[in-house]
Amino acid sequence: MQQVSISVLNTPRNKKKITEELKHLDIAHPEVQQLRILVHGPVGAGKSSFISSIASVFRGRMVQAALVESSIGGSGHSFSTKFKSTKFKDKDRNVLPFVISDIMGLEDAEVAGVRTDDLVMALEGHLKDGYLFNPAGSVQKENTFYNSCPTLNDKVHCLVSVVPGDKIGLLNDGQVHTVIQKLREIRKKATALTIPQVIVMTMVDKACPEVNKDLKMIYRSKKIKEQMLECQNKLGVPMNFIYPVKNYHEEAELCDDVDILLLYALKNILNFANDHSPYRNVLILFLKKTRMKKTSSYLQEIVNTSDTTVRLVVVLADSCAQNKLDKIPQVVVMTMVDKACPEVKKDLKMIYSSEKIKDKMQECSNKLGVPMNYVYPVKNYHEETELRDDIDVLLLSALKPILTFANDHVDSPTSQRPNFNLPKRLSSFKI
Ligand SMILES: Nc1nc2c(ncn2[C@@H]2O[C@H](COP(=O)(O)OP(=O)(O)OP(=O)(O)O)[C@@H](O)[C@H]2O)c(=O)[nH]1
Ligand SMILES: [Mg+2]
Repeated sequence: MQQVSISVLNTPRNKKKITEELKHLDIAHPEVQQLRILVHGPVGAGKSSFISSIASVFRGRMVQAALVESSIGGSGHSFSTKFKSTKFKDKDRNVLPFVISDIMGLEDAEVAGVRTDDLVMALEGHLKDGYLFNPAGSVQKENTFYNSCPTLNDKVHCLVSVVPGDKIGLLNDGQVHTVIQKLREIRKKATALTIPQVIVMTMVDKACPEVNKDLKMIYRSKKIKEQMLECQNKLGVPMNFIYPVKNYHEEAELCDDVDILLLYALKNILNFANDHSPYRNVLILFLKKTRMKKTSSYLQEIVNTSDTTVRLVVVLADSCAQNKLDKIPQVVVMTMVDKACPEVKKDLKMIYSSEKIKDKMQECSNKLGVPMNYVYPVKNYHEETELRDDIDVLLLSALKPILTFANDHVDSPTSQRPNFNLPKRLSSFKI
């Protein structure tokens, strides 16, 4: 289960800290005034309730920011039929630096619920507030609510899939026109647009009776963990991007435990969104640094599908490709060290004394023909929700020589690679 999450529930100090942080969020891109989040998911998953719950947390009282249908008498079709973006205000009526756009829910049929092509339009910023979704046809360019020139402000900076924690197993996983298939399709599109994605898992009170009694049990509940794993398997989103929450749905007063879970999810969503918006600047800087005039189509393709870390390396590598292919410096990043050795799983500091890891590095070296001192063992973030120094140090000690090699190569493509040997890296591994 997520590693540090219990401490998250230490309210209310945490609550105040996160609230202040989000109210004064420094948006990384100068053209973006408010980060834009889009929620989507099955009908009745709690999309609108999530928006209203967030609005309530910041206002310090219950707010109906997005209209919600009562749980009794639901028609099975989406209650929200229009595209609607909610702005948020704090207790002093200051406008907060983010908006959340709500849409119609997804349904299991070809002509039912929100269309995936309309969702892509929303991601790209082509939908204006008030657009009435039509399951039978997507938005037309002539429509008053079609935005033909979306700015960076109109585009979505983080996509949130809202899924009901009590019904994930019931979501139809068939091949065509099912909710799961549509969710996956949208995720693919968002990935192509480099938009970060997370899952908000609602209805945790319905999913587990213990959690219903005491929300603090959320990170100890086996049932919740099972549901999160099912989300991960069905939607392909790693555990550390799945946030379980309970929306306000029957409460008359705010409650710290409910608030902190919502705030914690939102904090991560906004951090990812903020990371996304300035990306173009980072790429341009790197392109300039590597003196590339034009991005090759090969590079463009990778840029469209990779995450930021890969992109930075790829930009340099592509520049190398323009010079001398056979001289491109190469290293091996060996992941999954926690799976490879139980001792390392318990304590990452054991990495350089583990015989198992050493054997695996040797195997890499033999099989790939890369000397041992160019094999970097790392553990990627995969289920953690907070940064950890020991993981960071390993990642950084792999990245540092990668960038140094790449930079040396850009400067002088025929020069020898600097010799980073194992003891040197060992000595830099101070935690
Ligand atoms: N028990 C419980 N009920 C919830 C939770 N979140 C939402 N609900 C209830 O679930 C029902 C559906 O919630 P909505 O927010 O309207 O769901 P939606 O995803 O916007 O649905 P559509 O707009 O119809 O697609 C409402 O009756 C909510 O009160 C939750 O975390 N726990
Ligand atoms: Mg709704």
